[in-house]
Amino acid sequence: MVKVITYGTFDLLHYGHIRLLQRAKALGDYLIVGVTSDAFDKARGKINVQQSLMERIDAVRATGLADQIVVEEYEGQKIDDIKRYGADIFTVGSDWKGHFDYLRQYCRVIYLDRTDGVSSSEIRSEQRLLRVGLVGDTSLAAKYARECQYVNGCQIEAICSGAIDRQPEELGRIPLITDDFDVVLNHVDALILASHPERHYTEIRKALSAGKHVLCESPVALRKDQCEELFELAEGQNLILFDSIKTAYTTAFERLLLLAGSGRIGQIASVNVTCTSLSESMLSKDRLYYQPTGSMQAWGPTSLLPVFQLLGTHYQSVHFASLFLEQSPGFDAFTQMSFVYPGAVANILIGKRIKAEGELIISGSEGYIYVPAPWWKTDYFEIRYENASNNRRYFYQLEGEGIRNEIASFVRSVNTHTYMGSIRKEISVCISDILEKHRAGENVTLLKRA
Ligand code: C2G
Repeated sequence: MVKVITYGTFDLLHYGHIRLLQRAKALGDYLIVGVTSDAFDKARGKINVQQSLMERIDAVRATGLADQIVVEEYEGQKIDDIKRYGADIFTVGSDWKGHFDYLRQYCRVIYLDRTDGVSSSEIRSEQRLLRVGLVGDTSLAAKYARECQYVNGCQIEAICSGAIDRQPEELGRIPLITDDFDVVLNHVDALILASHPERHYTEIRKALSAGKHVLCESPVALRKDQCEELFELAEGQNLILFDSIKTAYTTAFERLLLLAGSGRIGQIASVNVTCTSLSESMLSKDRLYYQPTGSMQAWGPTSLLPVFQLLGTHYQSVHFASLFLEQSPGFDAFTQMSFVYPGAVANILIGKRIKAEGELIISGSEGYIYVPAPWWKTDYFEIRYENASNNRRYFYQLEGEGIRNEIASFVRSVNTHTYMGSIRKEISVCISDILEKHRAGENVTLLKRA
């Protein structure tokens, strides 16, 4: 019996895939098909896959061509599988020609002509092109514009900004650049807001009322009641409102949450978070439109994310200590937040006018997780134990700081009319509530330099 093995994502199964499977089957008597897992696809940069692993497996099974289906989960698994299943032939489409020649030492390698004129990414893009407007004066707006290019099914049609007065060369051609928010609204299906936090509530409310989906750089609003109102408005209009913290969409952060939550370090006792960046806009006055945001507005959401994801939002108490700049009222140069939970604590240090080691340390009753700086866009973390020989290191490829994964998740949510984001609404509301408490001076110790 001649065993043939082949692999693929098989997203939105089409006749190109089926023809490949038919010809693969014809090469022997028994066909094994490896279907890539979601995590493996993400790790190798395929972030636009629309269907779940089970949907893709079911589609391959329904062709009746596979005698056996396995899941491809890691780099190098092909060698293991060829040995494990005794495959005589490995085959794949000619778009991979040369890429798998190294398998020749284990079995025959045959590249079959790829079927022209069809691909999953084309189908995704034709599915429904989401016209996106970008609103914001910050470098973040340019980052979103650049990352959108990696996401199938969405296209930036307009930018609303006072600070982008020329075609950003890295974006290619964008038809419309304006400083009129309403003009953009009439041009698009969805908005990505990277504007000043003071403007988020008004802009989101306007966009939702105009029937537009919104992805907004956190915080959604600077008050709890406004945040709740916006989510209710979105639900009432059957629209997607995405609270955007790009860290939540990095694979390393997703995995460390799973490992911590699965008890790998025992009972979590403390979460220590540090985020600082010297506020570049305060240092370079040429950014006329960019209103500097204090530490809480700039770093609050990101720093609160691991605390709320790991310990929940039902803390017993929170206390702030902030140093405000005399010359810039309302601008906290740095802030410390201390939370007390049942059986755990959390300590956060954030600053736009201090520098510190931006690490994340999650301490537990059996070990701890260490994420080196800058933890909020890390591709690496360690789990450390008393017996250092048990320490584990984890590395996950990170492209684009998680932004393209986040946008892909937003587009999937819009297309399926189902929120598929990584940040629960209760966390968004709690972030707005913390910012409101701090701004209101609730439990805030005002620091004074001697
Ligand atoms: N294919 C094809 N013609 C197309 C599209 C795809 O012959 N128009 C082939 C691909 O060459 C591949 C298989 O169908 O052999 C599955 O394609 P994808 O689902 O796009 O998966 P891909 O990432 O190309 O899988 O490690 C090997 C990879 O997993 C191959």
